[in-house]
Amino acid sequence: KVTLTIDNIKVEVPKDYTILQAAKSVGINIPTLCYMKDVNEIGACRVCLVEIQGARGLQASCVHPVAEGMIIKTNTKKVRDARKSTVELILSNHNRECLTCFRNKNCELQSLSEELNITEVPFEGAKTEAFFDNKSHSIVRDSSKCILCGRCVNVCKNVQDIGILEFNNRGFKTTVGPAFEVSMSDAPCIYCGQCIVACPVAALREKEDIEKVWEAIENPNIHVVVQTAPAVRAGLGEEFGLPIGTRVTGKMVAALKRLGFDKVYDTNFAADLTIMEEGHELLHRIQNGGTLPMITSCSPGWIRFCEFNYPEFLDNLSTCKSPHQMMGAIIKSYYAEKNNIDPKNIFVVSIMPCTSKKTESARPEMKGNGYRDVDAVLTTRELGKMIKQARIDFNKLADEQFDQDYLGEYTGAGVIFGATGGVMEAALRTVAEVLEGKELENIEYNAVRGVEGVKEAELTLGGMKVKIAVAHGTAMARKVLEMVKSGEKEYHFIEVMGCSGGCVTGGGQPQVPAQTLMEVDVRVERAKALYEEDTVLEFRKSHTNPQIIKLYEEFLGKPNSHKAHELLHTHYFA
Ligand code: HC0
Ligand code: SF4
Repeated sequence: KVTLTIDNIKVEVPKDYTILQAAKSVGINIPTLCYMKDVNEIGACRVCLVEIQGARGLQASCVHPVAEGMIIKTNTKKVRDARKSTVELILSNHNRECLTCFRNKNCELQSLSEELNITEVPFEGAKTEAFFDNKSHSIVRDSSKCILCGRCVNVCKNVQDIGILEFNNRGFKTTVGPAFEVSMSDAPCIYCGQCIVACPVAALREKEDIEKVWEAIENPNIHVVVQTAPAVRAGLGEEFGLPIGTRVTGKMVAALKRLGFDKVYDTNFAADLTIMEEGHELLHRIQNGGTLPMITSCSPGWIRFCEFNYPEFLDNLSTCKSPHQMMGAIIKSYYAEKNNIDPKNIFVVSIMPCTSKKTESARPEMKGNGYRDVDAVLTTRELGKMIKQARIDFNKLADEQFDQDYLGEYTGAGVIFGATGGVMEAALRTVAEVLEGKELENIEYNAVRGVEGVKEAELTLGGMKVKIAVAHGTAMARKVLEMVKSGEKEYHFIEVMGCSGGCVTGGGQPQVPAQTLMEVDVRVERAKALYEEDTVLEFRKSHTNPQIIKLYEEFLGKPNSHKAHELLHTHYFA
């Protein structure tokens, strides 16, 4: 430990702390811009400058280590002036159309500029040539908003181990984007959107589909069915100022009903359906010498990663579509039949914590019944915007329930899909009972919970040893695949989610300012909301969902039946 003085306060901290961390530990919040904990600690933007007694010039506190006896001032005129000039300089080369900006009122640069009391930009000059790319279904890049902080670059490179984004050119001509400024859609981008979540401004954002959805809602001839992913309930509240991890299931349903959707369902129903299909696929592969390890296929970012980087593992992927695609296919077949609606007049909207699902839903093979399974995908943030557009007072809404007919029931197993390890746990709850041939008491699998990058366990189920692994974030997926490839590890079943933390921290979830990320592990807080919902539900195992049982009886036959294959399974491309 070392002792130092910050703004006349004595502080004792571990000796590997930076000044920024030391200050935070006593409630002194030094402003930052490029800094992002564990992701981007490069001291590039120089907003976090402080004065260190005896040192020459001001120092970037986010990279400067503490030392015994240091005396630091974080808020002198010299410091404030330097920070102000730094931000003014950034603003001088920034597209400052804040009023019409995608991130208006949700921008770290805007907040900083307000805080530093910047009321004009003294140096107005040439601007760096800007690039605009909206070719993909998922991500839009607008370099006129980019401040070259490097947060996206390092998320993509270090957390995802992909490296699509980089600093191009030098000096005044520097931009951040794919090499040679190609479109993201011409680079092996997996559309995970982690770069969007890291971006402090509006240089990267999702491709918005809100207007399409309003149009469908307003068309009296179209029956619009909406479904919400498990993780959305754990994030949406943040769009309305609620604390991170607040579970807003009931308010979300109420808001969707007010927006005018004809039916409001939970993707969790289809998560249960996925477990039936995927669980039986696994059993079949184990019992019949099929390709192992089987790997989950519900995260479309992960699927793209596998297609681009590990084509030799495509046969290992479960052939199951992701739950929301299954839901779409069931809505346009079973549900359409039940309600006597022509599927061509049904419009399915998925509210997802994910940007990659926009591209997934547009894949040509995602047409179970001849029609697109899912017609539009909105992120959690886009839903937040729609609710604001409709001037619904979200926080005052009374809880409402999902529609209950045919596809309305869901289990705790479905809910936990949204956190890393959740799909594995849900599958185990079902597979274990099938193998043991009896109902099991203990259904919580703590070995697969939590935010460790790779989780492993060996279980004995019905006398059989089953080895499993869970990876989240594609860097961790790569690590596991490499171990399997080299023969170092053997597994029967692997869960992979493209984003660190799983869907709760997907690329479509509310952006959390980097300053907050210093204090909260968002992955943990949002996951808690899901595990909590799991414990209060009547049914907690997918195969006990009465409406799933009925769906098989009335329509699909058995898991992995011919009809199930047609509607609910897919294939992959190298
Ligand atoms: Fe997920 Fe899903 S759980 S991918 O993590 O499997 O996005 O939340 O909707 O489809 O159910 C995301 C979340 C989903 C799907 C489900 C799965
Ligand atoms: Fe990288 Fe994911 Fe962003 Fe694509 S979406 S550039 S893979 S972080």
